[in-house]
This record gives sequence, C-alpha cells and structure tokens, in this order.
Amino acid sequence: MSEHAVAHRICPFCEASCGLQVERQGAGVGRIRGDRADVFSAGFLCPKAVGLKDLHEDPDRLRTPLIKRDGRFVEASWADAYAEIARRLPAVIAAGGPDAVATVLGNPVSHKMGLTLYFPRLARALGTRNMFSASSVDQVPKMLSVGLMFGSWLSVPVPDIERCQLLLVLGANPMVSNGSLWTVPDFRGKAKALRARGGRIVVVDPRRTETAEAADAHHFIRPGADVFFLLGLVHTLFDESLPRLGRLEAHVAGVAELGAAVAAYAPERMAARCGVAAANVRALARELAGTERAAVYGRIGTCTQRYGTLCSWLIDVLNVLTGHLDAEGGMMFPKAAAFAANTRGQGGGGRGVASGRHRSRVSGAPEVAGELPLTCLAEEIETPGPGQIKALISIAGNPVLSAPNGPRLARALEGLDFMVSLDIYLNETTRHADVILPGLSPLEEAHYDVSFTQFSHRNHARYSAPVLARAAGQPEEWQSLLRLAAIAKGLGAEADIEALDDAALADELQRTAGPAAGAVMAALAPRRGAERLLDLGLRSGPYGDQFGRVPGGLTLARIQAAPSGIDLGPMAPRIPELLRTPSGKIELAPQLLLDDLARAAADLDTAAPDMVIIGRRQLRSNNSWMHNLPALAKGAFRCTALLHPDDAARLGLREGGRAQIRNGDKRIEVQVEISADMMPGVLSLPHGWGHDLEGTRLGVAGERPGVNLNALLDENLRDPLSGNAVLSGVAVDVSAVL
Ligand SMILES: Nc1nc2c(c(=O)[nH]1)N[C@H]1C(S)=C(S)[C@@H](COP(=O)(O)OP(=O)(O)OC[C@H]3O[C@@H](n4cnc5c(=O)[nH]c(N)nc54)[C@H](O)[C@@H]3O)O[C@H]1N2
Ligand SMILES: Nc1nc2c(c(=O)[nH]1)N[C@H]1C(S)=C(S)[C@@H](COP(=O)(O)OP(=O)(O)OC[C@H]3O[C@@H](n4cnc5c(=O)[nH]c(N)nc54)[C@H](O)[C@@H]3O)O[C@H]1N2
Ligand code: SF4
Ligand SMILES: [Mo]
Repeated sequence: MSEHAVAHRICPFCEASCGLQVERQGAGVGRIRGDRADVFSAGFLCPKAVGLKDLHEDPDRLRTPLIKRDGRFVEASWADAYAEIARRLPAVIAAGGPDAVATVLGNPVSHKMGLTLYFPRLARALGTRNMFSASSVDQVPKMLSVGLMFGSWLSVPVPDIERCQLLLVLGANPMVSNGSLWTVPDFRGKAKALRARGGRIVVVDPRRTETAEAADAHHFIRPGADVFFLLGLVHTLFDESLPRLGRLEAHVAGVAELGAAVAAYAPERMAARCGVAAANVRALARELAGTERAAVYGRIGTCTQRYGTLCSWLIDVLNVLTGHLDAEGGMMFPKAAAFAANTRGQGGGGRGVASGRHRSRVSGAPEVAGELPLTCLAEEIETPGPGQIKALISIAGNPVLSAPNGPRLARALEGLDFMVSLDIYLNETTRHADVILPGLSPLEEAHYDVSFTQFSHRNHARYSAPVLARAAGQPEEWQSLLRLAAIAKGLGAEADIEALDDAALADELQRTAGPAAGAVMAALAPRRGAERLLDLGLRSGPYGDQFGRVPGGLTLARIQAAPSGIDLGPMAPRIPELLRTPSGKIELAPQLLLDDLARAAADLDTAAPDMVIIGRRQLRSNNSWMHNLPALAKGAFRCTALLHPDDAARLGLREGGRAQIRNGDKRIEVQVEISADMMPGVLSLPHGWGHDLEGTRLGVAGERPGVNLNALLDENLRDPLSGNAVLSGVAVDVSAVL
C-alpha cells in the first residue's frame, strides 16, 4: 500500500451513507472526497464528511480503557478493564436476576457493522427485558405502524424519488438531515431533478425549512397536529370517491373499516386544530389522487409527537389509497442484499408483529420490538423492588443529552451499582460509567450498511475495508461485545471468545441451514466475526450465491472486488411477496390504531397554547456528539432559539438577546434568533447541546457548550402505543432575560 493510497469508506455519520475516498498519509488521514464512481452516491458528500479526519485525530477521542477509581478515571489495560467488569457485573446479576442489568443503545450502533451484528449476542447472554435505545426517541412509531400494516418492523416504504412527480414531505428536512428512514444521498440534486422534469414538492412543517425553501409549496402546521391534517386528507379521499387501489386491490384488508373510522374528520372540522386551511387539504388530496407518480413521506417531526403511531400509519394509508404504495415513482420497498426480515422465508404472509408482550415495571409502558421506552429508564433505575435496574451497559449512546429530562437520568445513573460504556468519548453520559471501553475510529473498522441498505432508494451492496490499521491490542467493537457477553454468562474475563463465537454460529446454522450447517460453516472459513456474519447474510440473501447453488450470486468476496460497490437496480414492486402479516394482506385498519383515534378525537377542540417548542437539525452537527470536531464546530453559534418576529415583539425579545424558556419547574436560558420562517407561536431549538457538565473530556465542545433542549422536556410524555417520547409541540413559557 503506497504512502498516499486512496481507500474507500462509506461515511458513517448519517443515513445517506455516501461513498467516500479517503487519502492515507502514512499512518494518518489526508484529504477526504466523494467517490465519483460510487454506484450509489456518485461522488456526493456533505460538509460533515471531512469530520472523519477530525474524529480520527481528535485528542479527546478515547483510545485506552478507563476505570473509575475513587471518583476519577484512570487509564487501564484492556485486561484490567475486563477484569473489573468481570468482578462487578456478574455479582449484580446474581443478586438481582437478569433484569437488574439494562442496556441502552445509541444512534451510531446502526452505523457500525460490528455493533449491529453482535449486540444480539450480548442481549441473549444477558436475557434482560430492560433494553432501551434511541429508537424510542426517534422512529418506533413508524416501526409499529409498518409492523402492523406489512408484518415486519423494518418494512418501511421510501419515496422512489428518481421517478416521482409529486413528493409530499411532512416533519422532515432532508436538505439538512440528508434523509432518514430513507437513504438518499444528494437529496438536493434529486429534488432539483424532480422539479426540472415538471414534478412538485410540497412541505408541511411548522418552520419554513431549507427543504421548504427548495419546494414548490409549503404549509405551516401546528406542531403535534399532523394527525388532524392527515385525517382530513384521508376523509377527503373517501368523501370525494377518490380512493383507487389499483394493483393492490386484492392485497388490502380493512378499506371499509377505515372509511367508517374517518367519516367524522372532514377537513373543515380539522382546519382550526391543525392550522392548514380545509381548501388546501382538499386540493392536496385531489392532487395526490390525481398524480400518477406521487409519494407521501413523513419523518421525525411526525414520530416524536403525541400521535406518532397514528401519523406514521395515516401517511402510508394515504399512499395505499391513492395507488402509490409499491408503485414506481411512489413509495416503494427496498430489497436489501442481507439481513432484511422481509426477505427471509417464502413471504406473502407470516407471523406479523406483536407489541406489549411485556410492560415496563413502573409505568407499564408496552415493549415494542423487544424494547422499552428510553423515557422509562430513569424511573426503572430509581424505583426499588424486584426487577429494579442496578447496572447499565451503554453502547454508543448519550441519553443524558438525547433523552427528555436528561438531568434526572444523570442523577439516576449516579445511583447505579455499576455502569459500563462502550463509547469513543468521555461525555455527559459515559462520565457516569465505572468502566469505559473505547470503540474504534470508523476508519479502523470494516463496514457494510446492515441497516441503511434496508431503506435505500436504490438497491446496492457496498463494503469498506478498514482504511487504517488499529493499534495493537485494540479489539474490534464486535469483540468487545462478545467479551461482555462471556462475562455476563459468568465465564470470566478470559474466556475463549473465538470458540464461543464459533459455537454460537454453529448453533444458529443448525437451526437455519439444518444438515447443510457444516458445509456452510466450512464455506465461510477463514472469515471471522462481523465479516463472517456478513458473508453469510449476503450469500443466503435474495441476491446471494446460496453457497454455490446460484452461480454468480453475491458473496462478500464479490463486493470486496468492487470498491465502489455493486448496483442492484431500482426498487421493484414487492407486494405480496414482502408481506409478513398473518392475513397475507396489507392491514389498512389495525384495531390498535382505530382504537387510538378516540384519543385524537377527544383532543380535537384543544386550543393552541401561546407558545410550543420544536427541534431543529443543523448541517454541521449530528445529535450530541460532533461538537468536538474543529472543522464542524467553527462558524456562527448555532444553538439558538428561533421564533417569529411577532412573538419576539410580544415577548420583548431581541435578536441575540437572551430568553428563559420554562416548562413547569424546568427552565433553560437561550440565545434568541428572530426569523420570519417560523410559524407564529412556535419556537425551535436544536437538541444535543449542553456540553457544560462536570467531568467530561470534550475540549472543543466545552468552549461553546450551548443548552440542552432535553433538560426542558418531560420524560413522562409518550405516545402510548409506541412508547415514543414526545419531543415536539410541548407548551412552554418564554420570557426575556434582562
Ligand atoms: N429533543 C430532541 N431530542 C432528541 C432528538 C430530537 O430531535 N429532539 N432526536 C433524537 C434522535 S432521532 C436520536 S437518533 C437520538 C440520538 O441519541 P443518542 O444516540 O443517545 O445520541 P448521540 O448524540 O447520537 O450519541 C452517540 C454516542 O455514541 C458515541 N459514538 C459515536 N461514534 C461511535 C462509535 O463508532 N463507536 C462507539 N462505541 N461509540 C460511538 C458518541 O460518543 C456518543 O456518546 O437523539 C434523540 N433526541
Ligand atoms: N446534519 C444532521 N443530519 C442528521 C442528524 C443531525 O443531527 N444533523 N441527525 C440524524 C438523525 S439521528 C435523524 S433521526 C435524522 C432525522 O431526519 P429528519 O426527520 O429529516 O430531521 P429534522 O431535520 O429534525 O426534521 C424534522 C422536521 O420536522 C419539523 N417538525 C417538528 N415538529 C413537527 C410537527 O409536529 N409536525 C410536522 N409536520 N413537522 C414538525 C421540524 O421543523 C423539522 O423541520 O437526521 C439525521 N441526520
Ligand atoms: S450526507 Fe451523511 S453520509 Fe453523506 S457525507 Fe454527509 S454525513 Fe456523510
Ligand atoms: Mo435519529
């Protein structure tokens, strides 16, 4: 390998998953560029990509395990760190049972192949019901709605943007976020192309966002009121006899029940509550029904609110009723090359999904997809009794900043008997750990997009080899997870994890491949760990070589030979094969969701509070953890509260001045930014800030800490069906700080 060789790496920072070219300079990182030959992203990159270099070089990034001794972190060897965990973790399990240990996963887990593929081993070893993740401050409502409708948790349809003529976007700002539950590099370019061919983009958002700026029309909506807007749209379709199911006619159940359920929600009744005029709602319904290739897409703004599951459901109801689901140019289902539940088995029906198989101990919140709401974590740690959480394993998560009422969670973490973090920073959450195990720089690990290939607007398979060698003795993240699993099983700190991994895989193959298990295991040799699971996933996947039975089919070796990836073509119709519902149909009117409409109905006449708060994402930031990278941290101060000039005048606030925001007894102080792009009565503040807590090691972030939006939000506000946190549309009081 030459001194300045160029390596390929899928960017791990956001869901767009752009293919990058990373120049090596000796043992370090040189220039980072978009890979023009990349079959999926064709050279696109955003300003965050160069942060990969800063991240790799960040002196604050942890490279050595830390153990807390007498309240202070000291550097330790890997052997000592594991020994400390082996000394303390099994004792907690012995005393309190499996549920005494909780796990909490953060967003980067889905950007790291090793963490995604090996966490299940740790979960099995622990056997705890106390599993939490960032999903319940994010997309669980969508998982629940698609689970009920299509039969598996991740069967999320995505806009077929390259063939679409009308795109309706609710509660998403892909121009900045670069897309979510929709892997779509260069949204800007694709949106431009859509409009250039005569198509239209319509945005519904309480802020005139960067995406709204680039759209043909924008409608303000009252935060948290999308359910009323969507009900008005669905009502109009029935009212004006517009539904046309087309090819899906034979595959949909529940149309009549749905029609009856929405009969009372005429847009004329919804307008005051949602803030969108009835005439606009009716016109939009007609336009959706009358456009051949149209798609309705909603994202985090429609999930992190009181009616997150209802909104997520109604969005796909609209797509089905207007004939745009599973149709070219509409909302289609990707077919991932590996690991997708909706490509396993025969399809056309299945067991479907169930939620609420168990409930959280204190609040009785339902489990969804095996997890409990993150907003229940603090109370589960604080409340004594059988099943109380006494130890926590946090993996690539920073819930002290990312979960509502972070300050309470921080206090709760202090009360734990033991906490381990697998992370790359000593930050607001990991400072509470007793042991921190450092993860690797993304440039030191191989990667394949286990998660995001399942949401990609075009099917593809790409693999990145490690760009740089890791330090001697530094385990890969999947190895750390296996080590933790062995310790949790009481096998000690020095168990032969390679042998345990072989045994676990052999066991799985016995169940899935039966008599062929031995031959499959042999065919995967000499690969190990995450790469071995990846090769297995690809070869047994829908494009796979099926271990020789399909000559020319996909294998990891084939993908490795194509550094810019392999294109697997545009999305193609997948219904009924995709369905895993017991009926073998799309369930348009699941009872759980119909029942929840009563909650919305009871809320129909609620008056708008004077001021509500919503979130905001920013191009050079990513949740809580990229504020320490100099290339991204520079520039104007960004953690500002945006509000409309009329509100500013009413409240006596001025540009650059300070305001106090109150929610009950919680209060924060913010810098004011006045913007006519805000809907009156709505204030917007980004999340993930507040880097002024004691005991962290974030030199750059600490210089301009910003404030923590989640110190203001309430951990008891959840969408009852999904358990997802309500982060948007919360009523607040605002006053000037003089
Ligand atoms: N108010 C409000 N709150 C929100 C949101 C909002 O819109 N408004 N958004 C929510 C959403 S969508 C999400 S996804 C969550 C995110 O919630 P979290 O995932 O808890 O937060 P992040 O800031 O992404 O923290 C990532 C953590 O992973 C670590 N990390 C980064 N890379 C690696 C790695 O390669 N390996 C390891 N081991 N660790 C790594 C970082 O140091 C950091 O501790 O926040 C949620 N919180
Ligand atoms: N640059 C950058 N990119 C990111 C991230 C980041 O922090 N920075 N985070 C990543 C993560 S973890 C995720 S989950 C994705 C999220 O991706 P997106 O969902 O595209 O994220 P946001 O930019 O927060 O867009 C949400 C929009 O919803 C609007 N909104 C708020 N409340 C409501 C409401 O009640 N109704 C409606 N209709 N709209 C509402 C907000 O004004 C905002 O414009 O982004 C990912 N990409
Ligand atoms: S859009 Fe996302 S994946 Fe692409 S370069 Fe930027 S941060 Fe990386
Ligand atoms: Mo997220």
